[in-house]
Amino acid sequence: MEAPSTETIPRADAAPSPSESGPFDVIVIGAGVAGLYQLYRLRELGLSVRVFEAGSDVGGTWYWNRYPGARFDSESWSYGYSFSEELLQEWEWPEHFAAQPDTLRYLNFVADKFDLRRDIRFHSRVVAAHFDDAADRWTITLESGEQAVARLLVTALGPLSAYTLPVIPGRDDFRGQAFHTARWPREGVSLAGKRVGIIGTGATAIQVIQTIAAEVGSLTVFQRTPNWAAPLHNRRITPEEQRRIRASYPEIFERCRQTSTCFIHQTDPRKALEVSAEEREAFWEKLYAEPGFGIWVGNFADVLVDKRANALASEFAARKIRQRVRDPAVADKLIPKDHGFGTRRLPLESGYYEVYNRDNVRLVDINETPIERITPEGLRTSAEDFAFDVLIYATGFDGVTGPYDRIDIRGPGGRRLKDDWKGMPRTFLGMLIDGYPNLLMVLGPHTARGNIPRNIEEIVDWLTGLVAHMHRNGLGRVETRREEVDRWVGEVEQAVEGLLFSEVNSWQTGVNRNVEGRQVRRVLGYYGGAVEYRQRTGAVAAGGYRELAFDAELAAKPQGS
Ligand code: NA7
Repeated sequence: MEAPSTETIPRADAAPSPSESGPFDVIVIGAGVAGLYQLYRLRELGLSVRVFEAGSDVGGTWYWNRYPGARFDSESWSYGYSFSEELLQEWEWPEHFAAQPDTLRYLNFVADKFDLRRDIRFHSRVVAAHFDDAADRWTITLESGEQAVARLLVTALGPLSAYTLPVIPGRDDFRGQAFHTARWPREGVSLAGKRVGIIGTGATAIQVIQTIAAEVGSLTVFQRTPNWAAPLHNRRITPEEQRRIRASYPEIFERCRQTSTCFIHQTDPRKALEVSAEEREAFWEKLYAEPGFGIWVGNFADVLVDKRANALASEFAARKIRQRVRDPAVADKLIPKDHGFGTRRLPLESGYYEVYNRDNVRLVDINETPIERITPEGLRTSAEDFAFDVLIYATGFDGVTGPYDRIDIRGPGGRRLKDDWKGMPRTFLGMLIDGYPNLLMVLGPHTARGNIPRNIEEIVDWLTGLVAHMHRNGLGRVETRREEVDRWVGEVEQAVEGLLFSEVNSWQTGVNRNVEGRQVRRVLGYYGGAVEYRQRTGAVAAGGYRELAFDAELAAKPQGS
């Protein structure tokens, strides 16, 4: 099912935008963390660039996801852009894990500081992008029917921008207010004293649930799959810490460069199965008491690759849930049985489990009593009718390829990317697509992904280097080479071998049961580590892009090859 539009963000607050149709040197789709930086870098080359953005302002993920409790799970001071020392010194994160309004404020600050808005056209959802093979140009079409043309097209769509609603009969019948978390109204929703139902228990739902539980009249959580979660331990940044952070940005970013996920947390070289039970327990207690993703990506080296080590970590996390949730039956429902600790993206929480000790909160396991339909009053399970004032869909996203599937992208001869990507995507370094010239992706499938802005900066820098190379050499067309794509896809598939997460359904493995054709696991990232990814991409650039094909060579190719 395509997620129907439940656009609730008002469309009136942006300044009138430029409306020319080009031709531009580059069109960028998306004005989130990636699109903003890509615009900044391309402008430095003196190119004409136009960014098309569906929202009414900058921010991408942080523009759309305004739900209560939305915040970073990565350390704020490791998340911002690193490219401008001035920006780093000017901006102050209020908390170690910033809330969405602060992040959106930050991205607006960046857009203002670098005067980025003048090249961004808002309220402009791109619905199609077609390549003109003779002219080496992309034509994009907006929802309004307007078109624009550019030589190069950069997609900065965000891996989690295609939100999905659950496929449940009667979804349009509900007479109360209903929202997907990624379309939370800008003006907010009054929840005080209301009867609220929420579907989903992923990272988003966990943030919502722990935030609204005390305020609402009643909260009913409909859970299909429990997720492992661990404490975030957020707090405000003290003035002294602020000074220290400002003075140590180079070291912070250098540390991020050295880890395989670009977070500040580094995998511990010890193995859970090789240390004593006491040492293991002490380390896990320490990690559980520390802020951030340490317990996930800074854990023992074997926890995410060895089932026996993972089972021990899962036992530890399950014990914590049992300690924190008073009712043993509820605790048991909250303990995942079908996947091990950390094999899905680990949600970080602040008092999530204690929420279930409240009298106004109820957990409904929809495996026991499935949802049958949405009703005008609320929702019906096989056991019971529920009445709600507000229904929250925290039902996630069609990850990574979903945003591409929602644009009619056509390459030479009219071939459709959606068809080509029915199964495993074919990319070179996750940045270029086999058979689609002059299309460059930021955070498409098969790039390293972890602390996202760190990945974005590196990818954008690499793409900018490629664009500069073409510009310098008067090259108008770039394509992948089939054999290089084969090699890269092979490396991507090899890198995931042995990683436990690849055996589990989640958006990270490309599964979304609400989307037709997305029930089968795919490899959607490069999991060989950010350091290896940087080496691999760096070598291609340093070698003068020999793995890619440019104009002269393409012109020399016999027709149809
Ligand atoms: P997730 O992690 O994909 O979670 C979506 C949740 O919604 C998950 O619990 C799903 O259960 C549940 N869901 C989806 N469809 C249904 C239906 N039809 N019925 C019941 N429950 C359903 O998305 P989030 O937004 O929480 O997080 C996405 C990322 O954002 C996260 O990884 C961070 O990187 C930030 P399921 O597990 O499929 O059984």
